[in-house]
Amino acid sequence: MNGRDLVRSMKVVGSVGAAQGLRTVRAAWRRRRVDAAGLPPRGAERARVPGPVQEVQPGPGGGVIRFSRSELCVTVAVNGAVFWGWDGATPEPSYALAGRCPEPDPRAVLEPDKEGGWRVVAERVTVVISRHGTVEVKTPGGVTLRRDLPPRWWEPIDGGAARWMQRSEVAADARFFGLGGRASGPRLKDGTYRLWNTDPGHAFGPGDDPLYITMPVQVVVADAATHLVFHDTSWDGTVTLREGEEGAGSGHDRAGTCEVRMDGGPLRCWVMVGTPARVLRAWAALTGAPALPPAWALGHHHARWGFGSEQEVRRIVSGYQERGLPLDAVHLDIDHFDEHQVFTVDQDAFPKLPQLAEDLRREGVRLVSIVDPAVKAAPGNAVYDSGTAEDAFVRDASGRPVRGVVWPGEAVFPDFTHARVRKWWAGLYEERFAQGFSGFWHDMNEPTSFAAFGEATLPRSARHSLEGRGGDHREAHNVYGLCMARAGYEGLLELAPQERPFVFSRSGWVGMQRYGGTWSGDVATGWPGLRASLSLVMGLGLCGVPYSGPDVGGFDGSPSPELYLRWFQLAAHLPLFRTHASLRAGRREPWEFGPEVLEHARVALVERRRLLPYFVTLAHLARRTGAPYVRPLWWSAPEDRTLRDCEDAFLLGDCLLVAPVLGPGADRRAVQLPRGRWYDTATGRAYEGPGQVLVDAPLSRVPVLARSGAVVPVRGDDGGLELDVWAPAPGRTGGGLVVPDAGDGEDEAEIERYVTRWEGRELVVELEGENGMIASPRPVRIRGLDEPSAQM
Ligand code: NBV
Repeated sequence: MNGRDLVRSMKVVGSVGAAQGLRTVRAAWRRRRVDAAGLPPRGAERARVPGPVQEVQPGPGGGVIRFSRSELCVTVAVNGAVFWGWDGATPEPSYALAGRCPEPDPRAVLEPDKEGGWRVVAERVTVVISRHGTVEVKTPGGVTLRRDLPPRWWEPIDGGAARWMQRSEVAADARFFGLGGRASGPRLKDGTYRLWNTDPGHAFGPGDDPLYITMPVQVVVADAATHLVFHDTSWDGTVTLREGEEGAGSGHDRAGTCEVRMDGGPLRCWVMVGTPARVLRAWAALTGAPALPPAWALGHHHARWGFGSEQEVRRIVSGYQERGLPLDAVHLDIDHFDEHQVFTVDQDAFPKLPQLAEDLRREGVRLVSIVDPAVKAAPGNAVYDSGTAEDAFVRDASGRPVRGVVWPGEAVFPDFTHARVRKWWAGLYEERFAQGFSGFWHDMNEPTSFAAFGEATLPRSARHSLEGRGGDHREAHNVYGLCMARAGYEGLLELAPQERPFVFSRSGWVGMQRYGGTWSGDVATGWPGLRASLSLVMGLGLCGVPYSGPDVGGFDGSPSPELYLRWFQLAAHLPLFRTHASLRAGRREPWEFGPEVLEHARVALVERRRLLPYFVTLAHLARRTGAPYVRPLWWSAPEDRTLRDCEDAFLLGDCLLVAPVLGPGADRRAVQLPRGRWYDTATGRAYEGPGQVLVDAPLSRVPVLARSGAVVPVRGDDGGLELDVWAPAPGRTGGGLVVPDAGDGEDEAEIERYVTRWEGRELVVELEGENGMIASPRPVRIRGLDEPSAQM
């Protein structure tokens, strides 16, 4: 134990109490011992590069190219996605893929290229392989989007996993996004980003990295095209990014670079090229459509660690009701468990939980339960006993169950990488349903196990099933939360097939959107935390996980009324809109910050409820197209370089541009507009993009601009669906999609396609019908007419 470890262990003891603190010291030693025995230190290694090309073997969609010391399999799929794998790596098995791999494109053939290289020419992409193994991805017009230099492996001489490294170049103008949930983005600045899901152990801000969800997924936006690259390996690794530089017409551009280093696992890669929308569509086709949340999950949620009792929950709910504030869900944290044991209830504090749930449900408020993976290792604890009988818990290399320490004390961890264990776990949600819960909040599933020193997770040598293939925690760690989400989701589907499962999970990996969403985790209270919140939501959306949101007000401490309000206003425009805070933090109810904040928070809540049909539509569109609800401004204009650098505003679907206030003392803010006409939805004033404009941002609201021509489905005063139609610019047309949805169940609702156009001086709003266009059957409110003229 070094000095830093000692300080950390003292802190841990301070925050969790002496007995638990001592457990964490013991657990850290245990973890070290287990790894020393189960994971011998790396010995001598041999370095390897592919060497020169020897022969090629064409196959469907591409082929295999043999080099003297490796081989490369390249395939272009029908949807234009490119796969390549070195050393015999194939797309499967993979935790990321949604099902069957896309079919190879029969028209894409491997043919000789200049200087002894080879190429595959497909409709949307060309892949060129040099005779030493450089792989270039080009647009059909021949512009290079990405050049991956020959990889390098380091193989232990006495066997075991090979480390590898791959260096790539991208265009000088390219910008990087993604890598899962990063607090310092969404544009990823130069630096090294680790790929290892991590509970930072404290409330985090933009400087903390990595966090709970890391993904080897980069979205690279450049003049020539956008591309997504995914290194399908769940092992620990790093990605080092360096943006390029343009030589200001001198012709001496410096390319952007990216270096991926992995501790093991296959070297295989997927690349998708096109517009951002096309890329995300291909990504969702590969890794799975995002689960559709029930409509209530798109409303407002209130949570707190430490409600402490049924009375307190009722008091909070009445607080909302008495003040006429919309509320859709209340979340119960670990304090409602019996001594922190998952799937139990503290009967003293919550003696009639099913009754409480029923009462709330009658009032339109759902109950959501936290679910932690760690199971208290105590005979007599029913979950422990049934899990032991099921042989469900992770074991070490010598076959003993791995013991860690989490909230209930000494704990064991289900091996969610085993189908049988997932099934067992799935059945446990029956108890939650019996208590009246409707949704589930997975926490601590990085997985976190407290440790006074060393890493706060399971030993790297811990054994996992990995779907029967067998392996250790080095490979299973990053997919642990993903597999837990799968267990929960599949359990809910089976237990309540008529309802859409609602699961959101702190940790996860590529493909987690198939089972639900996520949230920020313990974001620090403060203006930097507010910024980090937006960064996380945007970055995750670009990695295919569209449903997320922060703890409004931050997890720890007490936000100033202004900070709380600005956070509230931001989150009212994010998919998950939830107030939440720690046991020791200050209050988070909207009425706790004075009458002015309460009134402004009310406006945000009412507006969120009015926008619910729009959120529901966005959820359906995310499911069908992979497009996140929250998109960076460059989404529909990636060629606009200024937008690539804009991190303080976002598009909410196609129609709205939200410009949150992310700093104190503002009453106006600059907004970078994409091309086209935009209306300030509060004043109706029109602005012409592209360009920067100054927009009012009084404490009462954050700027929200509507794209001219947009059709926004909203909830009318009678609860019915109405359309806000923002006038197209003269001579232009507009339109939009609406997915009317009953709110729950898996029935696929029909998409309604609206078109807006001028007919002389009259604006016509029509719906596409089977036999042509018909007048909108839904009430329409035309907006943006007779408003102050366009300004810059
Ligand atoms: O369960 C308690 C908290 C929870 O409130 C929070 O949202 C999670 O991110 N949980 C972390 C564990 C304790 C963190 C100190």
